Amino acid sequence: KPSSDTSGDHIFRSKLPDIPISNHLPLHTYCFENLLNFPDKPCLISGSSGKTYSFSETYLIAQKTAAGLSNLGIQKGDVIMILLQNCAEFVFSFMGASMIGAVSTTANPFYTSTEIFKQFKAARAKLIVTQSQYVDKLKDTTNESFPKIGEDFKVITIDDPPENCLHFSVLSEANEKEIPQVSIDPDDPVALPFSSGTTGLPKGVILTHKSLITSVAQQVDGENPNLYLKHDDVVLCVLPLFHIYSLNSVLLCSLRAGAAVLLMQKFEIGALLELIERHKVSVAAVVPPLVLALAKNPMVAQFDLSSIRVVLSGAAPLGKELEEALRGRVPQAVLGQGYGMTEAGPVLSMCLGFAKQPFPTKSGSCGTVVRNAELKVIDPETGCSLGYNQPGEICIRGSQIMRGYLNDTAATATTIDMEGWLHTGDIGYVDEDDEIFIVDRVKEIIKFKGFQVPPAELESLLVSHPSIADAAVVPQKDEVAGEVPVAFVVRSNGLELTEEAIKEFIAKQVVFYKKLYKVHFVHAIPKSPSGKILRKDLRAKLAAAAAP
Ligand code: 4UW
Repeated sequence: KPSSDTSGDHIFRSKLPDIPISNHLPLHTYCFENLLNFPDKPCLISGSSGKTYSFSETYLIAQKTAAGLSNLGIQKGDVIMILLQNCAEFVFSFMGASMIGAVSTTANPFYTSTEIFKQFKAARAKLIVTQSQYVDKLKDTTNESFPKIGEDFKVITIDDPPENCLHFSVLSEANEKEIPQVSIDPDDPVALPFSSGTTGLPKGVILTHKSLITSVAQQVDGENPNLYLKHDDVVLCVLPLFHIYSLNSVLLCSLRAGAAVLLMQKFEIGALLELIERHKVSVAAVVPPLVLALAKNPMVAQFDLSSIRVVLSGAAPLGKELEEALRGRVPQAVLGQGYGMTEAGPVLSMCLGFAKQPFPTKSGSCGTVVRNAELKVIDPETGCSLGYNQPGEICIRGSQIMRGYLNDTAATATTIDMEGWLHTGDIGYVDEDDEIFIVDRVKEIIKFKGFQVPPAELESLLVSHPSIADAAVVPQKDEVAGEVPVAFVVRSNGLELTEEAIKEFIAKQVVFYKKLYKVHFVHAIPKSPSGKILRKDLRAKLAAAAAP
């Protein structure tokens, strides 16, 4: 039986004992704490150029970057935006910012100008680190009041800087002795990823030094780490570092554990297979669409993948059939899942098959709740906690969860309750072996290949169209992407507005994975008496239409 706390709740815990966690430290100190044990070991490997940075080089350049940011006026508490594909400069910027008590907000470089500036403004960022090819998106010459590069904010590019921008060397070649002395409180923010959470528009998620250290420690620290990473491991970093999964479980965990990180700018199956073979990748962090490619693409047979000992999947549900298909390709590897949510710091559970002394696990499970944390499953109607094998909303409590949403106490209060439980909006159960299975989602979010697509964002764009009276966006199941966004639209005048016109109207305002897959015209959007869109009804309508 799950243990009960004083309130009578059923609480689920890890099978691993709690451990002491050094979450009084600043994040960079914690991540580089074991540096002296492996100063010359490779830390960052660039997949495209082969350039390798040892742990001591990585630490030194991060320190220089810290001094460089300070020279440019960035102070404790200030926010910088990292708008980069995976590269070493991403790591230097993130760790450098941490060293001066600054905060990194990470964004997808494929975002449109509007998407970037929404986040930039909400985060009050003072500086952007990016590539020259994205700088055009940081300008709006048609709008006088738009913030200006060089005047209102600084832009650093890792390649040849366009007009008014600075080259990354102003950071990476600064004098590390000039890092200002700052005192960092464990509850100070260090990362500010954006997530729409259980409802509404994207919001800044305040992750503190304490939250990220706790999360990393829950994975890789202790006598028997839940995610055992070794000094000679090469960890694949193809998932984007701007998303919390890769940032935390790939980068920060590897830094702490002394494993090398193989950085890949983008996913391309041929290049990926070639790099796995060449660098003898041993740990592959993936998402279900990547599992699909590894399991099904015929090219895989031409490469040697025998170095892979662990495949970790997460960010979206992984079907059992797919997991089995992958097993055929990497029979020597342990396959398993982690379950994360940006707001949860992010890891809630991790496969215990990855532990140093592993436990047997079942296919389809998302792992067991991490150590030093409490998990409960509640009846969404009554809020009462449930026992084994009863599906309900998953809630998590521990020092790893977010401090709250940036400037949004209302959204914070609906997500983290008075007892400190973070409500995930995911429906799942814990089986008698303490393994977690996710079966549904009660929150709005759509996940395209693991990327967040917030329906509220697309709905507000849709109703901004003069010929659209009302709209709702819901997920539709998709074999490759997992889910795709589909719109229900009420036209306001006549029938002229076509599906194609609506798709195009949205496509030019959003990043590729938020594009509408289909538009259904309806007379009214079903709503509750309080005006909430009845998303369940619309999802059911789609499911019924798809049924043979
Ligand atoms: N199965 C089913 C899963 C799963 C899942 C997530 O974009 P966010 O906010 O965050 C993430 C983070 C994923 C992650 C982080 C670190 C890590 O080690 C790991 O394990 C490999 C995964 O995705 O979206 C959060 C939402 O994504 C869904 C679920 O709905 C969750 O609330 N989700 N992992 N294994 N669904």
